[in-house]
Amino acid sequence: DQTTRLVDYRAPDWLVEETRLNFDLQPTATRVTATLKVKRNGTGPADFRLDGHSMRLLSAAIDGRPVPAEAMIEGEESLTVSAAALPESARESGFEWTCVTEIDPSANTALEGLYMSSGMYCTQCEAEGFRKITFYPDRPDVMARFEVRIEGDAPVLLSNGNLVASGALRDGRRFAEWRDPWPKPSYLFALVAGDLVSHDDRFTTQSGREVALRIWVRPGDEDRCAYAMDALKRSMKWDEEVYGREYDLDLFQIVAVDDFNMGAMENKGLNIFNSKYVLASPETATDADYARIEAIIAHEYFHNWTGDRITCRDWFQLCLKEGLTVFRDQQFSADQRSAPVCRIADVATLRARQFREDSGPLAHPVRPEAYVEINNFYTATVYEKGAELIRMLRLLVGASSYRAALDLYFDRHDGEACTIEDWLRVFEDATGRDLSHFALWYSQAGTPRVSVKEDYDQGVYTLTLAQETKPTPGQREKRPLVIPCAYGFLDADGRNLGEDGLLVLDKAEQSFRFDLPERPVASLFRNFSAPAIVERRISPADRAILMGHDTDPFNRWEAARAFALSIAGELADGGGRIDPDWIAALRTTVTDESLDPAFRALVLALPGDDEIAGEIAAKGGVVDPDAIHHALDQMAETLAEATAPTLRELRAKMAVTGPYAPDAESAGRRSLANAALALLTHVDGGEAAEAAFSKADNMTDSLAALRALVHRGAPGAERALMDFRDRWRSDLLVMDKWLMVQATSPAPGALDRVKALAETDFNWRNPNRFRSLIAAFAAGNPVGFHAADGAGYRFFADWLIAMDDANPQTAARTAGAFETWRRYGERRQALIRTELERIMAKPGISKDMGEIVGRILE
Ligand code: DPP
Ligand code: ZN
Repeated sequence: DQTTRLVDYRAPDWLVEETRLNFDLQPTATRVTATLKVKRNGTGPADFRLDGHSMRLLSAAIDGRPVPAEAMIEGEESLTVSAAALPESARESGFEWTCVTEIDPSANTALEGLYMSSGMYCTQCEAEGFRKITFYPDRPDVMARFEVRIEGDAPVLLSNGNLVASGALRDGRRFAEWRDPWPKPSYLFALVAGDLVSHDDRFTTQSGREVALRIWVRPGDEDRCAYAMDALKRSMKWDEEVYGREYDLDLFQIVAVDDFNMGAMENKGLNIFNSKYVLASPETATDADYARIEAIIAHEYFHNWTGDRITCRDWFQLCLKEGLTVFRDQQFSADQRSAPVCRIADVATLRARQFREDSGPLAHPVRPEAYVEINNFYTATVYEKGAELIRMLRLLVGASSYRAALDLYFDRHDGEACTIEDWLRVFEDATGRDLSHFALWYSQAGTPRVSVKEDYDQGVYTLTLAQETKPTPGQREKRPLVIPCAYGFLDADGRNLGEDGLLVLDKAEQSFRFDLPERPVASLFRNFSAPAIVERRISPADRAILMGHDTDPFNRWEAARAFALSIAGELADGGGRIDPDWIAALRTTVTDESLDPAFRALVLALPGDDEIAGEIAAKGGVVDPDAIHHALDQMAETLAEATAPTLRELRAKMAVTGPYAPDAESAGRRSLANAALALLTHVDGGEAAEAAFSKADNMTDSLAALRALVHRGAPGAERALMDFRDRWRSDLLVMDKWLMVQATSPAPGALDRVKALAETDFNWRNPNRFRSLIAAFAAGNPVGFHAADGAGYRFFADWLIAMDDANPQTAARTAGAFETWRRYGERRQALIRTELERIMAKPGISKDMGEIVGRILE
């Protein structure tokens, strides 16, 4: 059994106080000498067991004396010196362990441990990559001070902490020595070596300390770092102001890397980023890219306290740092931009990714209890639902108690490796509340459904809420959760009625009574106060009141979304019609100049295919991707026909003058103009989009026009695709967008196009390329992927099999596109099952892929 379980957690037998690493860098044979000062944790004899694999052990010594080969047991992923084989003096107290290993970074296509990307060396150690560098107790509750010496040909040699020495060696080689004063787990170790240049700045902390800031990129990319640097400085200031957290080293560095499995990594003092989330210029990055860069820079920086200074005891506690840090980056973005717009976007992502996960075979609790491969648990549930739990806690205890609890958390647990129990206890101690019932959110999987019943009689409004969570894999029985519902009431004219408030549903069913002078239009779950699915029958008239007048912008958007969803669902089911009231209500909202353009753009956006599929599946229906797509097309076309002059006017009004700036206000104007453009393309044959494409002076407008043309299969699409390629062919990050537009196109022939693109000059081993073409096709092209003959499934499975050999982590993550397979009709299910079984039967399938596909099939 390869399963690791939370209940089996045991404290480490040996701790490491100091770790000295010496790297002699060579592309195919890097030598790593590790010297660890270890000490016994606990009493009595204990084997000295280290994690490690995929390297050659050259020598090992204890207190300077070679360890004889027969005293060491090499397992598949470990090295053990039995307690009996340890020298007497070492057994009780501790010793110095030294070992020399040899690794081949150039052959490391999994991008875990030490590997090479575009000629530079870099590392990714979370969660368990460090064990591919040297033998080590590679677990987050072992925290040590690191000293690192790097020798290599590269001009720039980086590691965590502060630089203590550097210089030239013989034969053109150089060395650098780094010391990180803060004890850390091995997963936060980082090394980078390459031909890099830096974009530099400084930050003065609230206590007056000077911090040098450096963003390292390849020569030529220096002029694309300014935005990331600005976001970093704003993040540092924000964390001081809002959480009282100050940076704790003299240097903070970021390196942009082309080949990276994740978005970025919070290594202490040396964050490593996927270059996609650092590099930006108006010509090459969209408004959405700028917003992502800001959020990820903030996220990784915030990890310095929530992740690095206070880390996780074990990987089951991943949400301790990720849920909290996502919540913190969401708060930051909301403060920097429009809070309601950020909230709507976050909820849309949560529903699209996490609700989907929570309703299928990969559902798991925010704190999972078992895993085969921990890399498979960097999920929407751990991250996004994890963040929602923190948001609910804050709502329940109030903002000032939340801050008091966080102060206590930092105070009490600084330097420790903690659990969710530690986290909740801090809130209990700071607020005097009992959170034992709330804690269920961490262990119970599945999205609760809350049904709403309303009654008004003789001045009394009664609201009855009932909750139910459907069974998820391994969890049949579900208990009622603590569900906060923020509410307010409107009267028939849309004015406020009575008081706003917060009620808490914590039983299967509860009724709440309010004295109100007239029947109210209730606005429930304001600002999405709980990650629940709300089932409520509401009249079109009430919906229009909420859409037009709710003081909660989230619920205004929500009313519009619910309206569109119900129409789309009925159309896809072969019935229904496009209600003119929907069009009228949309027109009113999108032309309301008192509203933020970014908000109006969100209202104007139609629901996604997958969102409708999820709704149909939840009601027990069979999902037909073609019917859904057709329904959405009909809606877009009818809406565009009815509002074309309005849409043209909006585009003219939203035009941004002057040079491009990525600020939220101008971005909002562009998003509304481009939402209108996408609709117009349904009725004008692409005329407006062609004009917009040729005059665009920034990537946001250029890409929006290209997408509108390609996705409509407009006559100008081919020409625009060629122009775009000719202009950007040497910029791979921009070409990823070009690939993605084609991969996600619902126009006929997308699969053939994707196949052709995959055959020409396509570096599929790079995760960004793979995601832009292969994963984007599977996850973002429902019509092409679900082609009735199964060609889309076959194509995708072929690629998963190929990628699994090179990079199991990225392959397994991508395979999640199959998780909704039971939503579809029998024919499609049979076709998908064939592909899933073919993947399972692949000789040498990775643990990563085996676990994901196995769970999907179960
Ligand atoms: N680098 C990933 C993140 O920041 C994992 N820690 O979420
Ligand atoms: Zn994170």
